[in-house]
Formats: sequence, structure tokens, C-alpha cells
Amino acid sequence: PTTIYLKDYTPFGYIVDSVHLTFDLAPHATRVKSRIAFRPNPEASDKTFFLHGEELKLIRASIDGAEVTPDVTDKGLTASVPDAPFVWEAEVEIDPGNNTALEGLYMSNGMYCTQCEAEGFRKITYYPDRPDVMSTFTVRINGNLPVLLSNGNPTGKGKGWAEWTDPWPKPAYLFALVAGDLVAHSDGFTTKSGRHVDLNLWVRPGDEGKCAFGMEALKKSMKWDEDVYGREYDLDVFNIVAVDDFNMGAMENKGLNIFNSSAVLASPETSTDANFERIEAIIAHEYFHNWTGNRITCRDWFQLCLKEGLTVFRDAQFTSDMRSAPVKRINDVIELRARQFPEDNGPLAHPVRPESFQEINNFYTATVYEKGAEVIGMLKTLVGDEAYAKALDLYFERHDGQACTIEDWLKVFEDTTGRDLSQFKRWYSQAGTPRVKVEEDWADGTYTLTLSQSTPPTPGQPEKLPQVIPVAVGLLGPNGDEVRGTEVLELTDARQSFTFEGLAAKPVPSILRGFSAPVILEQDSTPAQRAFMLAHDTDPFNRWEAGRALATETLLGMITRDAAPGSDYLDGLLAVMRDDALDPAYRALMLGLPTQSELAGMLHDKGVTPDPMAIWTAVETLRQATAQHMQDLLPRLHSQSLVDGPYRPDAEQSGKRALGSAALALISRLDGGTQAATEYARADNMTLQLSALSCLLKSGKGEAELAAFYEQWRHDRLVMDKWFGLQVALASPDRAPEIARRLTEHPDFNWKNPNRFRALMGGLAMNHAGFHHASGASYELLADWLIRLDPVNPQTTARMCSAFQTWKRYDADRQDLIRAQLIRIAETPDLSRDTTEMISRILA
Ligand code: BAL
Ligand code: ZN
Repeated sequence: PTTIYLKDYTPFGYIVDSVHLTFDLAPHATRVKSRIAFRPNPEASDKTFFLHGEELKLIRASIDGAEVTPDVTDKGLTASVPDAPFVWEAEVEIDPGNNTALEGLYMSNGMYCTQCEAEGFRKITYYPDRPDVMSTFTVRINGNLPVLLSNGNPTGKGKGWAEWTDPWPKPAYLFALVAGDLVAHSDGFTTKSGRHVDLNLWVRPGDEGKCAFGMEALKKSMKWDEDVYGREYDLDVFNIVAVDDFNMGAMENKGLNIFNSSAVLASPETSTDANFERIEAIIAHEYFHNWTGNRITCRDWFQLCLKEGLTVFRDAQFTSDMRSAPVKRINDVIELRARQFPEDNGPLAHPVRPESFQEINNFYTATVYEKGAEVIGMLKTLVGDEAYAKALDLYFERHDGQACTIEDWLKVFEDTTGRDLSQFKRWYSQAGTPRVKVEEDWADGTYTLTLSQSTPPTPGQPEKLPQVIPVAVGLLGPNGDEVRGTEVLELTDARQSFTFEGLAAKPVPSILRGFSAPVILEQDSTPAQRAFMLAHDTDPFNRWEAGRALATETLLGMITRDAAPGSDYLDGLLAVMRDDALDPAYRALMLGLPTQSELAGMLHDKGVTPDPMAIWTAVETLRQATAQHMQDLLPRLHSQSLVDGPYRPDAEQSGKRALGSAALALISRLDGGTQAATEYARADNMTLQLSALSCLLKSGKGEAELAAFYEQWRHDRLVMDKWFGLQVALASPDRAPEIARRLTEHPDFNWKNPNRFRALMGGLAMNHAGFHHASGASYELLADWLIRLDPVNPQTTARMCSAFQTWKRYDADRQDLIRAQLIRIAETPDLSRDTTEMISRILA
């Protein structure tokens, strides 16, 4: 496969002034006619006329009305063209009915739909399929289906046809088309300048009852973007379509967002509180892309973080405003540590702005998205809220309608603040998670904090330079009072000291408040100091972090030294749990533990080979000890989930249910699942039903409930995904590979559906000790299925390969077992480019 480099960027030789497309839909022989106005690009020296095109049958092509015969390969075509404006016309035939890769135009349950980001448009027609080529589009769809949709505004309609015109120039990756038997949940929104926008959420008949929440989330997002960023919507209509077969969560196509049905359909009976929150965030994310992504797009795919990091940052701000800011921040850090840190510290490490790729689909990663958002958060912290707002105004004003780079993005901040951001830019170019080590000194009323930073080598980057790290610090006095409020220290050198004068007594530092930078803090604190912070820190993030650190240290002691569960942790936790003044959602988070995979990573960092069963045993033992220690309090905590009034998926009610469910999990350890069985029987929403079922499965029970759940929900695709995932994720380690294998034989295991495949195989990968079963059975099962899925859907296969990314942490026997599976996958004939790249990076 060819490697593409950022440094090789050159502009396309031609500008596109307009695109007209006509689709004659047929499941196995859709005809696509294109009429595209090109003119030479004065800024480009290379005038090769190359149009991308894959899996297309070219019927005819012409330039200015004269038939031409281009040179066609499996990647595209070249033709000789005039050195003046000209009109290119082509007709191609495609086969959406056999498009199982779900890129380009494909079919899902009889409905036509598209996914063009990143490079799917080239499977629809010949085109310069690159994000810096922007044009207006007019699309006519001919098809005997009730609903025919494309981007922009409707400009014509008749029996069996519809025409759409998108007046805003866009790259081809934002093109979309949907055609099918769909029903709309409709509403409207009036923008701040008084324009009316029709809003529609299109679903398959039968799903109408699952639209109301998504629609409310959309209206809230539109209002929030006006209020907070001054961004108004710019078309007469905003359409969202729910699709069952979809590789990603959702896609921000201009005026026609296409959603994985799991990311938009919701009802209290079928969706958990976590599902509702995720849906609200994804609706917001895709809507916010209208400005950060669509109106201002990326010059090339190396700049993906320009739109994704910023849009994730914006959706996190939105969720913080709609719900609880501390809870959102803690959840985001939990996710970052679970998904991005392993990537940044393993063979798949890459900078937030990668410098090369073979298959861009492999770079829709936690690093580009989540670390990309962290980088924006740091920038905001460094320049301050006011300068951030000014810089964003300048960004929208200066770059509207353009395809931009990270350099353009940073320049608006430099121009707004006068700050030199050249060192800050290293966050975009250096991979790896920086370590920040803390040393303290105290003399004569002066407290000195010395911070040192280092970043371990990552593939292709043996040496790292110091980065600008905003470290938010507060100081507590010996009695727990805050003696210095939060202040942001700018760590720019490899080692740097900061002094605080005029203090009466040696303070206790609260460092990296709010998780002000995506780094690993190395601070030697005693359990007593952690417990002190857990009791007194005024920063909600660091208070939670103190509890998390206590839990982690206790677990590491249990694993490596056979230590007993620490009383600092158990007592400190009990005190927090008793404090009814604390938000239930926050207390539920306090009850959480680091994942077993995270613990394995920490052991590996300390030079200890992780034993998955020892980690599993330690977690089980600590959970049991926690249940016993909090025994008297648990019924009161559990009663939180019995909220007043009808079900609402808002922060208040879901926080209570989260705490109640966490308490039920501990109660089940003491009563063997008796109460969970009662709760299961009376649950009237999916959150409580699933939490009770989880408790039963964890207790080694729940066979009857699992069967009843299946009968109750077998008609509902999204609930069945939960049924598949839960059994595997919660299986005891010794049974996990067998349970997973058995489920692959279940008639409802529709493995070509990405949601179902991910539910089962993702559930297995999440079951740390089960996945790392000493027999290697789980490795083999996953590899079997990756090999089977690859020719059908390379994108989903390649993503799932990351389950193996941490393989070098483990013992020699497990490494041998995993290596054998990786080699088996790599040697599969005709393996896709996507999977080939992932496996070769993981093996390197
Ligand atoms: N652009 C791909 C899906 C998303 O990040 O919104
Ligand atoms: Zn996005």
C-alpha cells in the first residue's frame, strides 16, 4: 500500500465551480450522471486532471460535449483537458445493493443511504475527492420511493423524483443522499435573526416513538451554538436520518446528517440514561460541525483534528452546560485514559495531526478526537475565556468558506493575543502522553513546586521536546482550608520551579485541577495525603482524582504485594458516600474503579508484567471489601434510584439512578443477587432493567432473566445489541471465550451489521481477563471473525484490530499467542488496505 505524507500536499490543478448530479436509483444498477464545471487553478502548478473513482463502471464521459476516452485504473481516471474553463460530464453505474463496506452509496434495510467521509464519494462518481475542492451541488434523484433527500434546500419535487440544491460550497465528503420508505418526526426552529428552519428526523416506520428526545437535543444545540458561539444555521431545512447499518456514530453531511440509529433513537423503555446522554452529545456534535467542519473545513485529511478536536471540545462544553460540568469532565477523563492513553502509549501512537497514513479511515482515533479536544481546552486555559471567544470570532470571520490547516487555526490565536504559539504547536506534532513529575520544597514560608516533564518515545519519534503544559494548581492548608485558589502554572521547560510566598504552614498542593492537561502526573503522595485531598479538595475533579488514586494504589498493592484493601480508601470513600450534599452522579463516579486494562498498563509502566487473572481477583476482592465496609449505607444509596415522577433522562434523575445502580451492584455481592432479581422484575425503564440484569449476571445468576429479556426485546435491534454485549462483557473470565463463541452461532448474530459485530466482539475485548484467557481462545475467536469480516467491511474490521494494541504488555506465552493471530490475519490473502495497515503497525 502507498503511504501519503502531509509534507507532499499540493493543491488540485482545477477549481470546481458547480456540480450537477442525477441519480437513477436501482438496487444493483444505479446510474449516476455528473456535470461538473472546472477551470484551471492559478495557484496550482501540477495540472494533471485526475479524478478519483473506485468500483465504478464508466458508461461514457465527455468534455464540453465531446465524447472522451479517459485512462481508467482501479483508483480513478486521467484525461487531457483544455487550459480554460470546461464542463466535464460522465455517467457511471454502481451497485449499492452489494456495497457491504458501507462507504459510498449503499443499502440498509431497503433504504438507500451514503457515507462519504473520508473517501467514499469516489465510489459514487469520478470526482476530485479531496476536502480542499469545494463546490455548490445540485442533485436530482429519480426513484420510486416515498422519501428522496439530499443536501441543502428542496428545489423541486414530483412523482418519483426530487431535486435539492446546496448553495454552500462544500467538499464531496459532505455529500449525502437518502431514499426510502421513511417517516418524519417534524418540528421547527427560528434562528436568532428570525429565519424559520424545518427540522425533520427521518426513521423507519415503527421507530416514530423514539424521536422526541433527539429532536429536543437538536433544538437545544441550535440555540446553544447561537448563544455561546454566535453561530446561526444557514439553510431552510435540517434533516436527520436514522440508519441501522452504519460504520460510525453519525455524519455531519451538510443539511442532511446521517446517524447510526443507536446514536439517535431513544425511548425510556429501550435506552439507558447513558444512551440518552450520548445521543444528546452526538446530535450536538454533528450539528456543531455545520460551522466547525462544514462552513470551515479541512485542507487535507491530516488536518482532521481541526474540525474533530474543536467539535468534540464544543460538544463537551454543551454537555457541561446542559448537565453537570464536573461530572462531564470526570467522564471525559475516564474515557481519555481508557481509550486514548493506550493508543498514545502503544504501537498505534500518532500525533494529533498525523504526518502520514495509508488509510485515512484508520485515523478517526481517540487521539485525533479526544486528545485533539484536550489541546483546544489547554489553548483556552492558556489564553483565557475572553481571548478564546475573540479568536473564535476571528476564525469564523477570516476562514468562512475555506479549507484550512492547523497553522490557520493557531494564527487566529496569535493574532488575537500576540502570543507566540510555536511551542504550543508541538501538541499537534508530538505523539505520546507527557509525564509530569512533582517535587516539593518548603522553607521560611516559601513553598516551591518543581515540575519536570518528559514524553516517552513513540513510533518514529525517539526524542521529544518540552511542550507548554498548563498546570492548574491550588494550595490547601493543614486544616483543609484553601490557602491559594486555582492558578495556572505554565510549564514550558523540561524542569521548572514555581514559588508561593507568605504561607503560614507547609501547604498540600492540589495539582492539575480540572485535569488541565492530558498528561500523567507522577506525584509521591502517601495514602493519608490522598485521603486528606479526598476529604477537602475544593476542586471537584481533583477530589474525585484523589479517590481514584487511592483506589488505584490499593489495587496495585493487592496485586503486587498481596496487600489487604487499604483502609484509607475504604474509610475515605465511606465518608464521601455518606455526604448527601454531594451530587449523586458525582458519588456514583467516586464508586468507580480504574479499568482492569488501565491497571495492566500501570503495572507494565512500573516494569511488572500484568497477570490478567491477578488483576481481576484484586478488583473482585476490593469490590467485596467495599460492599462489606459500606453495608449499612447501601440500602439508603440504592433508594436514590426510586425517583419521584415520570422517567426523565436528565442529569438529576440519571445521577440518582447511577448511584442507586452502583449500590445495587454492591448489595448483590452481599445477598447473591436476591434484591437484583426483585429490581429486575419491577424495572420500568431500560436503565434499571439493565442494571439489575448486570448484577444478576455478575452474581453468576440471571439465566431466566436473560431468556425473558430476549423474548421481551427480540424485535428491537438496539436492545438486542445490549443483550449480546452484556453477556460477553460480564461473563466470568473462564467462561467468556465460550460464551462469546456460542453467541456467534446465535441466529440473531447478524455479523454484517457493525453495531451487532461491535456489541459482541467489543464486549469480549472489554472483558479484560476473559479476552486474555490463558488458552488464547478469545484471541483466536476475534481473529477468526476479523478475517471473516474484512472482505465485507474493512473499516469496521480495522477499527476492531485495536483490541490487540496492548499485546506487548503481557507475558511471553500470551504474546506468542497474540502474535500468531496477528500473523494469521496479516497473511490472509487479499487483506484490505485498512486492516493491513493496522496489523502491520500493531506488529511493528
Ligand atoms: N466526521 C465523522 C463523524 C463525526 O466526527 O462527526
Ligand atoms: Zn465529528
